[in-house]
Amino acid sequence: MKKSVLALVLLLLVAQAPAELKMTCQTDSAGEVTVSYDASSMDPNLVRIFTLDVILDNNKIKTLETLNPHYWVYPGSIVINEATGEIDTEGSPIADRSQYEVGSPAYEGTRPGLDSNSLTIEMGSLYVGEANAPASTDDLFKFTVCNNCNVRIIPNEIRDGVVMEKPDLVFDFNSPGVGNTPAFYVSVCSCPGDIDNSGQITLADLDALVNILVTAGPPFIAHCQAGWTGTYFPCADLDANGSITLSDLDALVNILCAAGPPFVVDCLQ
Ligand SMILES: [Ca+2]
Ligand SMILES: [Ca+2]
Repeated sequence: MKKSVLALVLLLLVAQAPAELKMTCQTDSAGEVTVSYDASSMDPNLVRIFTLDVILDNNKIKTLETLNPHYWVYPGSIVINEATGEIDTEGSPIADRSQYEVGSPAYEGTRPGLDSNSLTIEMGSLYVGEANAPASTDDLFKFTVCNNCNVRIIPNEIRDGVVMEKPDLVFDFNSPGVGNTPAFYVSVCSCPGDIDNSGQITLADLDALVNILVTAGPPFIAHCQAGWTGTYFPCADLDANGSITLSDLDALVNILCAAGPPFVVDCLQ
């Protein structure tokens, strides 16, 4: 009898294991971060709308691209033709802060967007028939960053975060930078100052940095930004703020002067 009670209790505990939506990041050395979701513990309930803030602790988000054709409804910017009911414009997954009055709750609750350190995404699904449903586990979007940073992905507060198809479903949101889950570290440059990636910081790197700034011309700023077609050298952005400036040149000169002749600093392995 006792055994069967124990078994029942165990069964209930298993049955009551908290439902969870897990967001994860993966990256490569070029600073591209792929964001995926796992809602399999809630299957067959699926995510209806993701509204998330992507936040870097430094520098900038340069590009963002969706990876999931099932989450194709961008509620903040989709335009439906009132006469025909057809979609005039699909819009963008990145919420557009500029459409709100400065200082309003909607403005304050929407992240600045590309070329800043944070943006808000809105991605919803709309489908008919189970065969057309999104997968419970899949990639969602990817973005690129300009330099080393820690990434947090949090629910957007004014948009109710993540909404399930069964809206009253209670679940844990497990994501980089939320609760006990650490922020996701993206490594783009392992040795700031080693612009030519030789394994050492030398006068050749100083030459390279001067060339980058001279090519940019006055006021000597080479930005990492959306639409930038030139090569961006993250290790030339020594302070990892998303642009190469005279401050970075100062920092590199200081490193070399501190080393003294012959001005060679080995990168730490
Ligand atoms: Ca070097
Ligand atoms: Ca910089």
